[in-house]
Amino acid sequence: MESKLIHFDVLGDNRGSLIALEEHKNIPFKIKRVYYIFDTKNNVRRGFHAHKNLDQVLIAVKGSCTIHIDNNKVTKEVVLNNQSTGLYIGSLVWREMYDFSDDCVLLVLASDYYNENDYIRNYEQFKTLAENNEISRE
Ligand code: T46
Repeated sequence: MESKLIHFDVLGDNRGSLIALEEHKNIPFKIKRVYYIFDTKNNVRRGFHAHKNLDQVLIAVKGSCTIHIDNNKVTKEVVLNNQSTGLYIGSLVWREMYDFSDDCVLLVLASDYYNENDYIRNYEQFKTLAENNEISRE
């Protein structure tokens, strides 16, 4: 499971809306870290890495942005513009985030603590690791 969209039920009533995120329920892993990206400047493109061993769910809780994902076979552009949709991204998926609206708040739930050693920041190294991983799973 490298990437997929997840729908979150909106628990609304006449006071407004609420969405609950729960590990191993609508979030497919144990949540160890939460961070959010906001006040992104115009025309900024972030990311440019994959992770060796990390699951994450990205949710634009306000505004919108686009996520480019690349699993070494297929690339996709996913627009996140809805609080009730999350994008799950697993290990060995290259990601770049762009087209942030001025008001975008991108919430990210992660399966592990921050660890710079888990980042693959070189695209050629990502391709090699992803290919080796595909071969070992054949
Ligand atoms: C990812 C995408 C979606 C920390 O100290 N702790 C943290 O938990 C994070 C996420 C970052 N940082 C520091 C490391 C850098 O000095 O914050 C700075 C910005 O991080 P970075 O350049 O990695 O941010 P993005 O937007 O390129 O990537 C982030 C996540 O790092 C990454 O895991 O998948 O968002």
